[in-house]
Amino acid sequence: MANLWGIDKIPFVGNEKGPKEGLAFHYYEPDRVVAGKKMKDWLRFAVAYWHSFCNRLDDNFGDGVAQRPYDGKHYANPEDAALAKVDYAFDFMSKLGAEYFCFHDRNVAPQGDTLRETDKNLDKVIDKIEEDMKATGIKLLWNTCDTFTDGRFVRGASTSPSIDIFEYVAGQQRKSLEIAKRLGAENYVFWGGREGWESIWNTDVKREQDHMAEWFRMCHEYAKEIGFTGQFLIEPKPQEPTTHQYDWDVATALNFIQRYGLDFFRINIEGNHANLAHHSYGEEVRTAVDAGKLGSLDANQGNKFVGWDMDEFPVDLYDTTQVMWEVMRAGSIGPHGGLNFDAKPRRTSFTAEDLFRAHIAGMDSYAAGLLVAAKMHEDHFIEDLWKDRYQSWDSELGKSIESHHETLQSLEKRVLDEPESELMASNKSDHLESVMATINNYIADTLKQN
Ligand code: XUL
Ligand code: CO
Repeated sequence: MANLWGIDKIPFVGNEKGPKEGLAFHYYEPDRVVAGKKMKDWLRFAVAYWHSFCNRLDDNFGDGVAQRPYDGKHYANPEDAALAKVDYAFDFMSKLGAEYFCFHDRNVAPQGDTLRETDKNLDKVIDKIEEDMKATGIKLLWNTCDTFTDGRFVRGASTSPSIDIFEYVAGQQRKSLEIAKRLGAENYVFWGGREGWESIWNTDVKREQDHMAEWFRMCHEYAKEIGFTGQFLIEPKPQEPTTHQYDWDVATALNFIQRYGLDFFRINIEGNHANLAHHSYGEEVRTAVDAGKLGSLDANQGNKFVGWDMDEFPVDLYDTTQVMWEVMRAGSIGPHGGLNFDAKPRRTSFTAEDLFRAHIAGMDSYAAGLLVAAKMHEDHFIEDLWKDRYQSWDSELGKSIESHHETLQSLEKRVLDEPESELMASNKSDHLESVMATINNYIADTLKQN
């Protein structure tokens, strides 16, 4: 492929060598084996087409400032511009060494006057994407259907009070699943940006949720019909753009899946979405792992002081360590998941090089998190804390309770005459300040040695 970005393949230079601000990896060494698996196979990095190639870094108060190598090029029509952008995207991902990408139907191709015309535009771009996937070996982690940008979705898509919208979105969705099958998507994501309420006074919540479940059933039926076996994923977010989104957080989405018997779903968890629901990223991953429902990860972070979706590139080592610790505990990011950078550089990082720098920072931060987590697992640091903390449950009595052999009365009999003062005990896992300080040391020591 032509060197469209004018940048060489990003090398790994290690911790000591190379300028810290240079276009180089300091921790991410794709083929290095960590805890029995190559780094690249633990992390499975993906680039988000919408942010990395479509976002202009505009905000509520200012125009787009992003400088991209396709700016200023003149194409005969929007379709040609869309086709050209595909080559830039694949050159970018090759240089970065990201083996996966993700996209929405509506950010790769322009809309036409009818759904048929839009599908035709889409087909042309998908041909090009397929060609570039073959040429570079880059794979599709997931694609999705944009059912939130267009004005027709103001009142929701599958949960719209208007049946015309439900009908329309069926057509759009069918096409998107067909594309997933064609490109061999490993997963398929549903993010219900406008599925929720602005006010419950005008909203029949139960009826809307029934429609959403019916929608998912139809999607799964169609996938089965065409032989698409990619993992279906729900991506929770509490709000924005909607006041209250139905998939509030992992626990809410799990309840929805269970309530409607939609067992074919797993969860795609995004860091900033977790924060908006007042969870850390690691807490949300824990909830999904414990339920056996981790699917994939949208890697980004919020800002502690800002209450909306910032989509920052993930550089917080506590987050990346916690997330990778959970991933290592689970064995992988779900059966086919990866780390998709659903993130945008800050507005001050507007140059084309900055787009590389931002991804490198994110990839290095996750590689570092993996190394720290691997060391913690190797030492059984957290496992031992848990063992120590719950040791009283490893007794005969603990087993008896856990296997449903005790009653309130049988337990009461044992404690009636115990002195009350003996019931206050703590162990080393409860010295939380020391636990956190040890994690600090793990981060500092592991990174120094690598
Ligand atoms: C929005 C968001 C989406 C989904 C895919 O906050 O995260 O980009 O990841 O639609
Ligand atoms: Co996302």
